[in-house]
Amino acid sequence: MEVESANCKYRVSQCEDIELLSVERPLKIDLEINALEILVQELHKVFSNDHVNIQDVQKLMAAYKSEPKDWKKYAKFDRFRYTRNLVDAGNGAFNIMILCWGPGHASAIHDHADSHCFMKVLSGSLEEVRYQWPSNEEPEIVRKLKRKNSCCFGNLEKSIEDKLSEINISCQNETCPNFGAKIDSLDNCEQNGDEEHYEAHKMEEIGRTKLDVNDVCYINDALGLHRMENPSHVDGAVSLHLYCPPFDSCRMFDVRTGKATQIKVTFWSMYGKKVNRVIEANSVVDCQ
Ligand code: CSS
Ligand code: FE2
Repeated sequence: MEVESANCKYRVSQCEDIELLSVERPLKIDLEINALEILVQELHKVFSNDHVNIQDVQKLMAAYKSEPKDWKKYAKFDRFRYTRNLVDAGNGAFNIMILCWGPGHASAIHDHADSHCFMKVLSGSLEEVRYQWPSNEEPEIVRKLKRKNSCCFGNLEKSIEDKLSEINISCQNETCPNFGAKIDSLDNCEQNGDEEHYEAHKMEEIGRTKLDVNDVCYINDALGLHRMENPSHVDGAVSLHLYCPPFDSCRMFDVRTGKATQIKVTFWSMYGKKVNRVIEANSVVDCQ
């Protein structure tokens, strides 16, 4: 079987081919999906396999052409902040939800809790702003990728890498940041710096993308952090999100300091019915 991209049945940090997590290829869409219900059925089929290519999920999401009659029963807006509305719980393997963004509504900068996040705009438009991880908060997967990309060992074929590791050869390139390190110690090296002393740094923006109706995008923690915003001051926006595995808490980040706070994410409605809930502080990844 040809493996085009990383397997999103695994958490991002558990993916074996970490380099593939950030491979973005142009999508060739050769099918059309005419209803949201059919898209959900197709996703169930794909997720019943052990291996699910990131690209295959992106293709299915792109193949569906947004039709408001399909999703309007889930599209419940709030005046004050964006809402999360569960459409399908994906047999425990994934969550599909519809997010409704009033004019000017935005999320905080957040991570995706080691899950894969696929997103498609159904109505209006959204802006995605990507950020680099603050160095104090970088997850192991990001450090691993950085080492791979900066060390000459990282460019070796896996089989050669294994052999070098067996005979315990160290990196001999003096210009490489891992000069002298044994290859098998690279994955275990500790983060530099004292966790106790938090260094506040303004977060670095690394990209901005405008997403219009039917556009699809994908992010995971290895690719960075992001915030989403409905840039319109007049119109609402609706987006379809798929997370695998599902998560109910993630972290949000302070743009001025990079400081992370764990937050719970909750649903405004489930299967088209409004959820009655006690309002908790920090209950959604939200900032206005
Ligand atoms: N991750 C945010 C939306 S932007 S992808 C959320 O689920 O609330
Ligand atoms: Fe997100």
